[in-house]
Amino acid sequence: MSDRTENAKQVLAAQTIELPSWAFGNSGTRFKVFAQHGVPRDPFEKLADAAQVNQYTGAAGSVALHIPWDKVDDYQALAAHAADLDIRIGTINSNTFQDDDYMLGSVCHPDPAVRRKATAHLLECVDIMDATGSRDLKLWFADGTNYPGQDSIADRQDRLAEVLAEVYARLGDDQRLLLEYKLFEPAFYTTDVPDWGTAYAHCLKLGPKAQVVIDTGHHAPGTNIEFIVALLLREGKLGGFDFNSRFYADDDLMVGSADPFQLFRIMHELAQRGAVGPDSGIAYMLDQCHNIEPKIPGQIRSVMNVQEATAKALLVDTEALAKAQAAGDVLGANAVLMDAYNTDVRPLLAELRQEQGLAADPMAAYAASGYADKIKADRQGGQAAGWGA
Ligand code: RM4
Ligand code: MN
Repeated sequence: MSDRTENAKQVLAAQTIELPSWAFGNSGTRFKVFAQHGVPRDPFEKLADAAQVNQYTGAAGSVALHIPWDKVDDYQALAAHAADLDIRIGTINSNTFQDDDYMLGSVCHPDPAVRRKATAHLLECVDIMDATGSRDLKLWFADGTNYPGQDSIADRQDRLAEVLAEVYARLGDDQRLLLEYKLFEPAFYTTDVPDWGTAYAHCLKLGPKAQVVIDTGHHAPGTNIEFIVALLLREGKLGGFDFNSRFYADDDLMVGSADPFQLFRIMHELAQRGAVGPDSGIAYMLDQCHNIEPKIPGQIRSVMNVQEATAKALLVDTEALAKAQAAGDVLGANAVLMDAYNTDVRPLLAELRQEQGLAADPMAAYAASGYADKIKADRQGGQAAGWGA
């Protein structure tokens, strides 16, 4: 086996991808939520399902929570439940987009009382991080305006900066604030954190514990996401990813399903800088909804897609690439990249899984386990977790 393949296996063995708790609940579009049988009824059951994904992939040892969707009385008990399942609680996601008070925004709202309410929620999220041992607080704001003149664009930035500073000051030494941007939706005219530049400017002002998070579905069509990755990495401001795929807008489809080549190009920028592993400080997370496909296998497939893109990126012949680039060999350099992309890495990953004591094919192993039938039979009654629940 070549050194490159051996190194790829080592990096892949250590790679971790965080799962979103909300991926296991019912979800849909604004037209319809199609309920599935056996979906979790509470955060404890969501963790049990997430643990299945980890059991078959060996690469998904943490789960992100969304507050208040995953509100419980005792977060230490939830963390202990995760530990029993051989996983842990990861990033805490705030939610300032579902209360009536937030119609005109949350942290950028013109009314200080609404801003105070939103800030209190963000501070509560840090309390939860203390209880769960979470490192990261992920902030995405639905704030913005629909019509020109509706509110002052500049004043809204001031309000945002003030709230972020208060939350930043509350963070512990080992905690971070990850600021997520999104071009549009639910606001249609201005969004208060629309792009990486806005997120970067706020994070820079806040300090080293503030980092930008890239949700791959949050850009205009055609945006070169790998460029943003390279730039933020270079500036030491890339805090993490919310991976998913999109064809049109923020579709939240399985990562690597719409554009596996884009995912490869992103992973290439990271692999080149040795930023794939858990020590990189980059939180690799999924932010997806499985509206029409079964959720646990949807997550397993997504983890495998990230692993495949990563494996290909790690197989790039970096010396040959550097040589071709230095020589101005345009076609040669491109060929080096495409050779890696066109490599079938599935046998390598199957081999790695077997070395780790896992089944070579996680999808088949999960399907054969009977877990899907078991949760359908067991989870009778109660309120299924769902979008907004
Ligand atoms: C938002 C954003 C956040 C996620 C929620 C569910 O669009 O991507 O990261 O927590 O959706
Ligand atoms: Mn996201």
